[in-house]
Amino acid sequence: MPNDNAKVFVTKPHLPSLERLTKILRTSWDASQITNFGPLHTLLVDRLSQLAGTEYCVLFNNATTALMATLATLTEGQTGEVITTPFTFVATANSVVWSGNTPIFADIDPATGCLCPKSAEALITPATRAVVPVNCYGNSPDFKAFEEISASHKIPIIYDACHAFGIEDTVSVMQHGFASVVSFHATKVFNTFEGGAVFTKNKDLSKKLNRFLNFGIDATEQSMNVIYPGINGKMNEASAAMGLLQLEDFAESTQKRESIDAIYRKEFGNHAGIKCFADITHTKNNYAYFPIVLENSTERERVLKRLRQENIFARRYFYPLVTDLSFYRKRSQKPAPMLPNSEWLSDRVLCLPIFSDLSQEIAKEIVNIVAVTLSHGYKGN
Ligand code: T4K
Repeated sequence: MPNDNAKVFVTKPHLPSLERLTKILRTSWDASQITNFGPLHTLLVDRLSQLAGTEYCVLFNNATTALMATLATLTEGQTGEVITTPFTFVATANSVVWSGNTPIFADIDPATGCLCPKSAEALITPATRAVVPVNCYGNSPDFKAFEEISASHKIPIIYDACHAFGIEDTVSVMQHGFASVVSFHATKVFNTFEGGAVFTKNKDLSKKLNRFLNFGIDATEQSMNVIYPGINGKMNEASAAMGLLQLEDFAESTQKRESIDAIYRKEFGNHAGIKCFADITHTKNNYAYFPIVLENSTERERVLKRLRQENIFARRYFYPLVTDLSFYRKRSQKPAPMLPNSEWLSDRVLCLPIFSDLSQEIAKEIVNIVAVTLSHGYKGN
């Protein structure tokens, strides 16, 4: 069991050695260019767009800015409503608000934690400007159903794919929708300290985003102009350097997380009182999260508390629902949306620690603590 100095958190960033980081940064140092589209930034854009097969990859300083910029760019001059999920990190809804649009919350599919297409489609009105499903825990939203909704209602689908870096369903999942936005935050399986990216096949969107993240500046050798107020959303060279190293290590770190996933799945896959998610549509997974769904919130709190007593910090991603946070509760659509599946999952889900440095021994210990806590014999508090 971990001692006091060895707290086990839900995640831990994969960190390449400082020597490797300094070595790769030499390129930017030699060019005296540390931000504003330097040499490592250019290299990372090329590598990532190739990997995703999307043609365009626009790097940002974080995914919240990237989502906001994508929605602001799409709805510029005609803002309205954006349909999304309440079962997500608050950044999804915040980015809708900052883009000048109003979030409208639809329910989820409890089998994946992702936005339910039928629930979303029922909320489409003439004011709807976009739909933003989240690839929750890396699980896939029903891509086909959302594609059909997009075609029949002429509404773009922007995936908040913040959890989905590296996932493939024969091809990269970044290829779905009008755009997919990924987070490269320290807590993600691929990190650039802070960072994010928009993947798209749409040339016009990528052009507008590149302008938007650079204050809206449209410059040539001869002239400089700004036609809308952009933001500073640029990724710097240190972050790009980190990204290039993470790419080198990604296969190995994914393999390590896969072995932790296997330990959890072996025990919990057939455990009465626990449900695991399994995305059968994936041909390649990233093993970023290991959520378990317990029978009710009392059981979830009992497990959470018991793990904490052992210095293990599982997390209730995502509780509370976004619609239960003060800002959104006050502004939620009227009449209040019925979100039974979101409420059900939010009350029961618990994400267990999973990261490349997590030892198999600690993973087995976690399995043991959860199993004993849930067993009738355990009466601890
Ligand atoms: N959309 C979705 C669906 C998202 O999940 C997120 C972010 C976004 C959009 C926005 O993406 P970004 O704008 O962030 O690129 C964390 C992250 O801060 C957040 O990025 C992430 N989702 C969310 C799911 O998780 P917290 O409040 O749980 O972070 P924190 O600081 O408690 O970190 C969790 C654990 O990770 C800590 O207990 C310890 C460990 N940790 C964390 C950091 C930062 C480390 O070991 N080292 C570190 O440097 O939100």
